[in-house]
Amino acid sequence: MLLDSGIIRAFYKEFAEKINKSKKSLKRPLTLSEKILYSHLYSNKKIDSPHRGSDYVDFAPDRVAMQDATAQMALLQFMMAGKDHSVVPASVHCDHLIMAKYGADEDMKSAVFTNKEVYDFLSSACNKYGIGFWKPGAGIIHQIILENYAFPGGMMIGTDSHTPNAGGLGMIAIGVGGADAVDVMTGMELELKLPRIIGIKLIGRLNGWASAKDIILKVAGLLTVNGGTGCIVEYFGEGAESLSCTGKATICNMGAEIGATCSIFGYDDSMAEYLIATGRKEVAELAEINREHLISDTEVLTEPEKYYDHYIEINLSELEPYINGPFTPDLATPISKMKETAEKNRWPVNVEVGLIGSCTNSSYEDISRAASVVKNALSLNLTARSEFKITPGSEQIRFIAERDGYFDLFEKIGGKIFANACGPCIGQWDRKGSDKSPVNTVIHSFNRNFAKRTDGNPNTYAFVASPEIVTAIAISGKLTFNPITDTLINTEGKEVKLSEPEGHELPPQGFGNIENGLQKPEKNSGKEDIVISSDSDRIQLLAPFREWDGVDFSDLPLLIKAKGKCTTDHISMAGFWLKYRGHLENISNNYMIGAVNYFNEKTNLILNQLSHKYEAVPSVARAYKNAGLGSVVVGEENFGEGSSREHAAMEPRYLNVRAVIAKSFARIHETNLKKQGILTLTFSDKADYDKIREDDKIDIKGLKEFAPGKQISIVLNHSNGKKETITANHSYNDTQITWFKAGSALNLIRESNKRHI
Ligand code: MIC
Ligand code: SF4
Repeated sequence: MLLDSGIIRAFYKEFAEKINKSKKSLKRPLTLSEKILYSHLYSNKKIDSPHRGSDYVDFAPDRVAMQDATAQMALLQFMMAGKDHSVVPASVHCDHLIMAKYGADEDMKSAVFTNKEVYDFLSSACNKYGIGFWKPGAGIIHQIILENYAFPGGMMIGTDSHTPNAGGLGMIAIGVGGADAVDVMTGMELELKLPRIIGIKLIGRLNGWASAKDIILKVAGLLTVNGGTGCIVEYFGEGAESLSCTGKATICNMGAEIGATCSIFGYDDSMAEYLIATGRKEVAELAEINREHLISDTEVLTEPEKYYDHYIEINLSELEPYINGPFTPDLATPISKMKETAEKNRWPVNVEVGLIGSCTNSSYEDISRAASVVKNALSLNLTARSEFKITPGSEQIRFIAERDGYFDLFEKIGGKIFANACGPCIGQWDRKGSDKSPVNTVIHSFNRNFAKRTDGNPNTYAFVASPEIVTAIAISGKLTFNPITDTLINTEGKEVKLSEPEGHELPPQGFGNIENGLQKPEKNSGKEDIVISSDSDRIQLLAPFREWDGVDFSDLPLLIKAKGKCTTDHISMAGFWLKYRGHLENISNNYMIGAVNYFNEKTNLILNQLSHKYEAVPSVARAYKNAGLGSVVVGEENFGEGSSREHAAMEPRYLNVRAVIAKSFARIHETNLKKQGILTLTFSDKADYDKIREDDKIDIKGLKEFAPGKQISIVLNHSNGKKETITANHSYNDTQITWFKAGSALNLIRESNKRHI
């Protein structure tokens, strides 16, 4: 299926010329990422001597993707922007709102009923603005993009942090907030700090139980959750070429877990084969003609240390499977060390549930390898000691996995097939007994495992591993089981050993024809009405945020000083709250309820400086707002790690939080905060975090002179009458300062579109 053939042809027509031009002006060989970035410069602007890691550059991506949980806010903002259609191809995917409970068929019926008003809103807005609408059940955004839209050398953005999945097909694909998507859909530039580039050379070849997932699990361990911040990770080498295209996508997908802007692989045969198998022969042919431009220049490949900002080598022949977790995706333990590590840390080792699938690991290769483990286990008279759940990434994958008998195998061992959707990966899992909060362990092939993410239970220890390892562990029932060395006792009391998994990169019988679930925008698009019921508690039209009044902030009470890890799941929890993603007022009731209050180590219990009582974070924020007060939020490192959800930035804005000061920010969250008009600062001396007291009132000075690179002064007014002055840094450029002054980036777009009408 070639959905964008005209656009893709036009792109390749100019690709080589654009690259040659950049090479001439930069006078040096280029990495693959640079080739793609520089061939997507906004208005074909020239760049002379770009500085990676510091210069802001404007780009023109080829397409935009949004998933239902973030598309609601993105489209509500687009409605305020004053445009009548999206100027770049865009799509919306209904995947996050489907609750996994009984199994695919029943869960789908109930999702369509419960989320009707959201789906109606999204489908009507898509029709009006000329955006493709992938109905519920069609599959998860990143899998659909890989199967249908991604193309080597292209550039896209998506309102989801795992958008980089398309890097598996050689695309620069970046996760952003909805406000960035609105910019691009209105024809404006995507402004990005030019990423630094990490080169990872893969040598050797995977074997046995090791899989592509283990590469990214290892990389996450090496680089940690913020090691990729501001960077593109470029994989190359003979090991990279030996991986399947979908394996590459798994690696790029989970690059979000190291904070990378995106990850990418150079074009090779595996990509061509995947394109052809998924009905895009024409794209494969065009890419083939451009092969030399779809990889880094030879000089880069032969002397990588010289051209990359950071260079790593991994030998796949020696790579063993990893299990990462609990509570963070970068805590990487090689499977051979799990026994001693789990014992040392007293992790609960009885695994209650093993889950495979999701946008990260749903390929035919993943499913067929996991199924081979099950087939082997059944032949050895083994049963599964843990529960086993499967969430296919798309209708396409579901169809072939069922057709080729894999679901039968999963069901024989007690597996349950959920809908083609995010489900348990994002807390949309009505898990029996999880409300009772017993300590327990689950293992899954998803990408994130922050506390409470899968089932809302803070006592669930979630671990991440490849689908084949999850399957083997679900059969054994133990986190410490190592299928490479350990044996199991079967139903006849005999000691047996699982064989190494086997699978197919691509389905031998082809992908087959399916009803894909795409609603193309109707012919009369533009005239459609957008459906929002007036009494809806799920969709609410937005009102513009107020512009800055030109006065310094003074006496802002501290709202919360968050301690330790504070991801977007802590700031704006998913699960239950997903249903309010289109209703700013209602979703603001979850603001920071997962964050730990530094002063009492409790969640959702902070001092209200007005009532002097301890109350829930959203109530205190509302109390300050109702009293006409702004407030300040303080955090530690990598604040806002994880999701692209801009609710984590819109909620504080709505609740009148004026500034967030942290030791450091995750990229997408920092931009989201800036775009919504919140002053986003970092401590110039990280130790100043310790100076913030629970009942402080905070002044932020010198905002009239707010300028790029200029520090900001903050006065902490302590309750004992003493004052301390500290300084903060910021990463605003001139344009971003105008967002702050206008009250939000959207206020500026709306004004400029009004002027053009
Ligand atoms: C996630 O994996 O955390 C999500 C849910 O897909 C988010 C998007 C969201 O919060 O809607 C993401 O990764 O950006
Ligand atoms: Fe959905 Fe999970 Fe993928 Fe996010 S990571 S898009 S929640 S499957």
